[in-house]
Amino acid sequence: MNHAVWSFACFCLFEAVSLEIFSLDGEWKLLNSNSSVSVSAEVPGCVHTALQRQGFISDPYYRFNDLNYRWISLDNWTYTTSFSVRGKGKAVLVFEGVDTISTVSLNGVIIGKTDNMFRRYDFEVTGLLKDQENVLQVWIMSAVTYASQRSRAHTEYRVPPDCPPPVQKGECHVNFIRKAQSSFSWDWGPSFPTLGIWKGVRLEVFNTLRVLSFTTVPKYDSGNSSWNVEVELFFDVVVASKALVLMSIPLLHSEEFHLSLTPGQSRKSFVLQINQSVSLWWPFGHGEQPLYELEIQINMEGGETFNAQRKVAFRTVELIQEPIPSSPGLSFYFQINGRPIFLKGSNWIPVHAFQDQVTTDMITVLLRSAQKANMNALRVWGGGVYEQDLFYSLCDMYGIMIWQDFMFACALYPTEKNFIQTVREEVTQQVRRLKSHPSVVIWSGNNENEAAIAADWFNISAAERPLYVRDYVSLYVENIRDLVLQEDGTRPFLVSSPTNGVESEKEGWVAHDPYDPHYGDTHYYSYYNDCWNWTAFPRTRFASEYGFQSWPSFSTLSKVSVTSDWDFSSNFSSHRQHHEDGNQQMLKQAELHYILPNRSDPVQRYRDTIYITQVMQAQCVKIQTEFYRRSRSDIVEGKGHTMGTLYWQLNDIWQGPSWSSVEFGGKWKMLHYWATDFYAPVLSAAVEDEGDLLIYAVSDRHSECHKVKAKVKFYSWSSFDAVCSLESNVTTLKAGGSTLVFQHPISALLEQCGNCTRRSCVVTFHLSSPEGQMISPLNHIFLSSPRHAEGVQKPDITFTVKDAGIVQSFVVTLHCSFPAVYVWLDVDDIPGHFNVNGFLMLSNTSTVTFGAWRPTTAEEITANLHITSLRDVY
Ligand code: BMA
Repeated sequence: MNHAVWSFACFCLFEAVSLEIFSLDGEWKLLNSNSSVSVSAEVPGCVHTALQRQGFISDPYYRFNDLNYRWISLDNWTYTTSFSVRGKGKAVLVFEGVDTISTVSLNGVIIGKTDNMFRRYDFEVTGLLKDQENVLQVWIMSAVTYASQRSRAHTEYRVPPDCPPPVQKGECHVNFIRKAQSSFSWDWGPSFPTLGIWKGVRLEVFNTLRVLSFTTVPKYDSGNSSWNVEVELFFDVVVASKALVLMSIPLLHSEEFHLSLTPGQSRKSFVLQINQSVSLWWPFGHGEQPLYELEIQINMEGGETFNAQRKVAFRTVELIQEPIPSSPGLSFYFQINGRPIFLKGSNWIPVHAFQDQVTTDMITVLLRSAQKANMNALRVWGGGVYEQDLFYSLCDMYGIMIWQDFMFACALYPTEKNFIQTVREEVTQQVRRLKSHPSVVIWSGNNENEAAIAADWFNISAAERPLYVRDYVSLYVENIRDLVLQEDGTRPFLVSSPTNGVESEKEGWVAHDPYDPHYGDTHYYSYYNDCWNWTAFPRTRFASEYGFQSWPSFSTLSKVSVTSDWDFSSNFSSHRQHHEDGNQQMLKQAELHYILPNRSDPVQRYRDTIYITQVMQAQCVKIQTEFYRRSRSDIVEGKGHTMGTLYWQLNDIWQGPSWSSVEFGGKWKMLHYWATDFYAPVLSAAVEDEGDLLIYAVSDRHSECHKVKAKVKFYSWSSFDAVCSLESNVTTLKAGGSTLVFQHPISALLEQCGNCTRRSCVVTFHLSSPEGQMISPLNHIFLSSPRHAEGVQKPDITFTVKDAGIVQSFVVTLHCSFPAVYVWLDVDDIPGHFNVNGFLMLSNTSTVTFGAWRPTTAEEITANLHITSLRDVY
């Protein structure tokens, strides 16, 4: 175990002269409880990763291994390392993250315990260190055993749910442990209740002081129309000392402060009054994301210095909840820099069950994919983890706004003293860590726990309800909310999602219907109802969750399965499905509009079935999202003014069926390609309403600079020539709103077109400037289900691939004999994405480009390219 004990590295924000930092990351020794397993293990890391890397187990995601490896989480494990130190002074062992229940000892002396994976722990070890060979041990208890013990010890009343539904094949009582709630299984993920030291460990030795954390929060002073940057420093001081602090934001401001510090932990605040004008930070699609650099230097009287930098960005955020004319209830929308912004995005879940395996690349690919799909917001969902710093820094750069949940989901929680205490520390640390990021625009207490009480998910009797409401208010309002408001007055705080916001507060924090579309945000799922029936969707103020499942691609699944698994009715297919009736729901929904795949080759049929689930998902989420975007300026029967759509869910934790638009590994599903269009800044969206064809122009722009007309074409399924073309009158595109630009009875249109029936034709449309410039992506609407379409022929698509002459970019030229719908290109394992996919092909030649994420060749792409269209699968 000779990891780089002496390698000097500074992982803190501050580089200092007198503080010595010894990284204890690297190889440790790992032992199970009866010593039958002994391997070396990387820190940061977890037991599963160590066992896999040492060849003790194979891929935990492979086939049924989640069940086979259950024993790992039921055992207790000890991590050991040894090191020598030379520094003298106050010594503190810093654990950035331990997963989760542990007892830590140094040279045989217990120095601390941990019970919360979301906290950093600092254990003072002054006087315990030897010059030679210090032995550091972290004994980690099974999280499953701990959770069950805590639940058993809670004898006064039950804190449900006890266990996840059997279909999830998970562990029980996860609400009793401060650990990623999805690690005991979820309806999209496996049960891997990890154990380990998931973040860095270091020893800090110092004689004067060390800086614990450093925050910078710009606040707008509307009275003076200027900005104040609040800088806070948190110190651990050994001896009373004085210092001169220099702070500067180049070209904007610099200032000096005198500081005197007394021994103990202390917090010092400074305010930088910026008198110059600043460039504002905007969400993606609304402007730039300028990030200034704040530099800080602390010069101690004794000559020591500390230096650090942090990015600062200027923006305001407000959540507007106020009466709306002609609508009961209250609005619910975000205003950034005083401008209403429609949030377009998705929900973020943990990137991996083994968090230590999350790489910079994985996070970057996902966030770049979100931005490429025109998203400006993501919700970090409350059943996973507070993401790592890199995630928020990239969101700052990309202009992706973050709705940050606290990590509580779909359960009731205990409120005993120890639990509350550890949560308080967690919340304080996380808010201090994240509040300097402009991307974070809102804090939210939990996922669906207000709804769980209101809709009585856990069969609580009327007599007991007040007890649970009291616990709810104590945890999320009196503790979490209070702490957040103390630490950060610059962002809105919501107690839950979904919630009625201020209306929930009025009703004692648990509204009688947190899904009320007149208030706050809503979550809405309906799997069996026809998703083409847009009138069934709630016209909510803000859709923070909605979605449909699909299966990931064959190439993704084949990494963890074998030939006998490649069938929709295999054990593997039902094992991976963690949502009750999920596979049925997908097929039933697909069957409403498509003929289900029935080709005779079983593997082909399996691939086709995956395809049809992705077609269904893309189509359903598109219809629902377009409905919400159209509703941004409408009030219908008192409902509307929808100002956000975050579909469930962006990413996947493993290779299984889920609501995600990006697969585990980064491959885009059809939905993700489609999101690029339905999240376009200017969208044209059509619906059929009482026999009329309506086309709306939805604009996220802030100024009414465009005159537009809708260009509409009818195509028959059997020809590439448009049957007829129509144009609307020129209309002014309403800024930040939805405008009806075209309305005609379908029967009249069909008659006018002559050779068209609902079944034989499809309608394409887009917005164009009066001069003919395209203003919105090309869109289309079916006048009948494709399963009833008439005149459809096999399109016989062929292709050629050529190097595009730009690095890693290729042009695929497609030829088809007849119009084709949902044309899907899949290059199996070659990472990258196409510029469009899953499209309607209405000319006999089309070109598509593929940008690869690693070097490849036209030959390799040709050899791996599969092309499927709807007519091919039956
Ligand atoms: C929502 C989420 C998750 C879940 C999803 C799909 O309620 O908050 O708990 O994965 O539904 O069922």
